[in-house]
Amino acid sequence: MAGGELNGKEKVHVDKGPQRSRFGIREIGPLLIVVIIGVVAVTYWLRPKSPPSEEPGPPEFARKTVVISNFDGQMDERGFPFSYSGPQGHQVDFEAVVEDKDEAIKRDGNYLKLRWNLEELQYCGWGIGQLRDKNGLDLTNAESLSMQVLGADGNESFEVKIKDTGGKEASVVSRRYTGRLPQNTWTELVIPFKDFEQQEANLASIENVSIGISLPVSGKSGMIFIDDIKLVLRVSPGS
Ligand SMILES: [Ca+2]
Repeated sequence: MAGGELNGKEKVHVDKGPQRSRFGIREIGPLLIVVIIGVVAVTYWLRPKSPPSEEPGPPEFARKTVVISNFDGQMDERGFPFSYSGPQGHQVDFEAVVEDKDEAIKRDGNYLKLRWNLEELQYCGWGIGQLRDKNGLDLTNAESLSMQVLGADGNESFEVKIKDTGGKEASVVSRRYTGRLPQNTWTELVIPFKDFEQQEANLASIENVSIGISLPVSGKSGMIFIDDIKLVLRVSPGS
């Protein structure tokens, strides 16, 4: 017998699909929207009201640019250029010269050329020392240290270092900020000064700023050009 026949009547099964709740999304949806709007309205109405502001906002700092060197005679903090290489007693193939001859690098005026060809464990660098006489430069309010950089093949990297009058250093690696240097284009390397703050150097008495070349950071050999080494300092208005 066919399953649908009962009491002489044929019972027709109608597949209604899965049983649905009486309150489907169609019924609840509009109610839900009303509740959400209500909650948002009440939350907005009850939000903490800020008191009328009479206090001045945070003080606006003025900014002052200090040129460490533009290699054309401007050195706002005087200082004396120096270069170094090591370890002691090793002949290091390193050249640090100020020049203005190379028309291929498209620079008005003088710039610094650094060229190196290191052997294992060798290092070298160039810097400007005895800043602010021998008492050091107070860079506690420095915002950034910047310079223009051009790499001969674009893959160069170096350390930018500051050293205090007690000999303690803080340093960062240039590639972190520039990525791969574009070839044939001067790039501004800008180092936020906070990146030096967590390190050992006493920022209240910085004796020198330098560019360090070493393995593995800089690779075995390379050549970079540097110009316009500057600091941006925060100064209080009126000072
Ligand atoms: Ca220059």
